[in-house]
Amino acid sequence: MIGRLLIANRGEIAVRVARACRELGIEVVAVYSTPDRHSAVVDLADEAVHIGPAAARRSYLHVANVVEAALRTGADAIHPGYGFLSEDPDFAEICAAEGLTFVGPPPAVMQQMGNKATARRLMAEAGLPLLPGVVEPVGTVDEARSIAARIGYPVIIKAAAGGGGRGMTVVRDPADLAEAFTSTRATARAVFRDPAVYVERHLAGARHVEVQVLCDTHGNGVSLGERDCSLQRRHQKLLEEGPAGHLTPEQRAELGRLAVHGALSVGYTGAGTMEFLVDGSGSAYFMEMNARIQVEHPVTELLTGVDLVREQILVAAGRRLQLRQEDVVPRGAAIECRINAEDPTRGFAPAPGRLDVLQVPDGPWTRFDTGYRQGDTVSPDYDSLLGKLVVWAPDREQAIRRMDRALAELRVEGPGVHTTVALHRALLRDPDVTADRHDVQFLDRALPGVLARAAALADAPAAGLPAAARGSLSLVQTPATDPRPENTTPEGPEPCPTRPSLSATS
Ligand code: MV4
Repeated sequence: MIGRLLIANRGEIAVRVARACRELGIEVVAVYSTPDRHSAVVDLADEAVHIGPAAARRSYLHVANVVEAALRTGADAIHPGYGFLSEDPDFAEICAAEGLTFVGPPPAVMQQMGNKATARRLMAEAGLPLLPGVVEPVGTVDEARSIAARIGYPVIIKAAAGGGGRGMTVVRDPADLAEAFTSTRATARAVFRDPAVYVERHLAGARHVEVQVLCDTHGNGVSLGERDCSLQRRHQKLLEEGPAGHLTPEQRAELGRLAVHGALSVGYTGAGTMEFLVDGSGSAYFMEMNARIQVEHPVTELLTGVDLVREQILVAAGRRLQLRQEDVVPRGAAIECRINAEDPTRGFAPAPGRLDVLQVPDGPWTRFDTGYRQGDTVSPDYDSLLGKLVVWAPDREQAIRRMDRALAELRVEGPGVHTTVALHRALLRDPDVTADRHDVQFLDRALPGVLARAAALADAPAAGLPAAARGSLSLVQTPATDPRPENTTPEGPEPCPTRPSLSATS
């Protein structure tokens, strides 16, 4: 068993892991960079080690400093959180060599999943559905041209070492293929130090659906249901929810089975996410696997009642999964809003600073995961995630109302500090969002209109009000600048349709 665990991360996920350790009776070692020296996880930990200055390369990404901190404090395990070293197979390998239990998959599996072309090939071999395309990197323009001609346009060229939307180019016209191939390769070489690219059919109007899996080191795995993460801006997720609408119970169950089978077939262990694109008919296509705990894991925790971080640690310690698939019954609906210290009106520019006021929401089925306390300063050196507001309710419409209520309770104030709160409140009133019609491109397209409504909403009171009395969630008149025809209906759209009920038996 693990007696002492070092958390190789910061912010809300460090706090989240520290809490799981406490509840397991595991001692906590925190690491911190200079600007994080007074952070919440440092206070929560049994021991805290300074690992370097603000720059992540010299602190949270510095393998030798992190490993040395673990060895010096007598930790027997390292939890990498997300980002930073979480998907670095060399780091996982070094941990193993130093006798430290790495909370995550085996390094070799992490390496395989880190290459998106390899992951595609392995999942194809496991029988997962893929979009038409290749399972090996494409080396020349001529090869790319003949593949594209075979699978049909539009195609997408993706960096094998990319992922999460980085390093990909959509090609609609054969005339643009050569240029796109060359430039994507150049980007891949420059950004990922690996020029390999692959080609697949581009799917438009799709939803981003990801399945949470958990596998032990004895060959057992379970699916914990899915999350819809289609509301993203330039591949930065803003709002995640579960379950995903538009999936029938049969499609949902099949997706879960495929995800677990795919993970087990490569020897995956720990918590992981299988990412799919889902088209309008509910057909799912494997995209990539994320070999870490994800930011949005609380959505799944609220739907299933499973403490994913606790389970991660227990399977890393070698314990058998106690959870059987039939015991996992996602219930109700959950939504997470990422509260970022950013200014959406200035292109989401980071807007960090001192948090003179930080009043977090509370109340029924309302959770706020944060690494900040009132008076702390959000540093410009790291990501802008201030916290994650997560709610659960019996159905999606109630979850939306609960989220709006909770967003209205959240107060964040400080010199130069801006947040995504008003944007979220506007999003939750958007007819495409309330009706669950949005796809992965929705936000990039609809942002000007959503921002205009966010401005009008900045000081709106808790959920409500005029429209709630009418039974509609669409509180805001559409400004003339919004090009979408559905938004021009003066009375607003129909009341938020509820998804097929997922409670109890389904
Ligand atoms: C795609 C796609 C359409 N067709 N692949 C982006 C994240 C990465 N994991 C996979 N991504 C996509 N892959 C095919 N074959 C659409 C996306 C995608 C996306 C594309 C453009 C703009 C926004 C997007 C948001 C999510 C996913």
